[in-house]
Amino acid sequence: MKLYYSPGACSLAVNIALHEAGIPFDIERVDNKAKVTKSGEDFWGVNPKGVVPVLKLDNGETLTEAAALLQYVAARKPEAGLMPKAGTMDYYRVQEWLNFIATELHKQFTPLFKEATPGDYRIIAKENVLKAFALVDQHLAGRQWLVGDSYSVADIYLFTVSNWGRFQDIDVAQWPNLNDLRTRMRARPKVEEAMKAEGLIKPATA
Ligand SMILES: N[C@@H](CCC(=O)N[C@@H](CS)C(=O)NCC(=O)O)C(=O)O
Repeated sequence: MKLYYSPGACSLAVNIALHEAGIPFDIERVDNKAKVTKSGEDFWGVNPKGVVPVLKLDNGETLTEAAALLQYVAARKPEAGLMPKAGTMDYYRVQEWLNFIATELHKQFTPLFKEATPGDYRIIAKENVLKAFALVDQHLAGRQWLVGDSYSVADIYLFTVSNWGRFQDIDVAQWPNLNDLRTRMRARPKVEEAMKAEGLIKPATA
């Protein structure tokens, strides 16, 4: 399969999940402004929504929406333990967090990255982001991960969107429990591999 990505965007979550699951895949960088891929494909033709992430599956189908892709990847390699067993309460808890991260964090960040967003609305969007991070931080008190005792795709998605704080003058270190989760994430070799693959971390020079 092939992941269409833009460095550090929400597609990083899918990249990390694929690395964690140990699924072989290709990556294709997308110029999100020009809507063209590294190999010259018209990105509108790949995804009429014009956004990453996109997974092109081996049968040629494409699948979009970060929360759906994360669950798809987790289900391809259940032994990687990225998603609790379907139908359990923890399974719905992970879905609850995926939806929260998608709507209350990811999509509240979106207008902050758009030049045309008016100043008044920037204030509202930023407040929404701050409120959502504070809530996540409260939930994480005394916990290692968002759901139960297990690392899941929800933690991967949270880590990815919390990386965007630095572009919006939001210091995520102000939330100690979130900060600890981020430190645990950064210590995972597969997270580092995925970040290196997107050029977000430079490989160590010999
Ligand atoms: N609903 C989509 C949204 C994806 C999305 O917002 N992608 C951003 C990067 S994080 C993007 O590609 N933006 C390009 C644009 O808005 O032109 C999802 O959840 O996957």
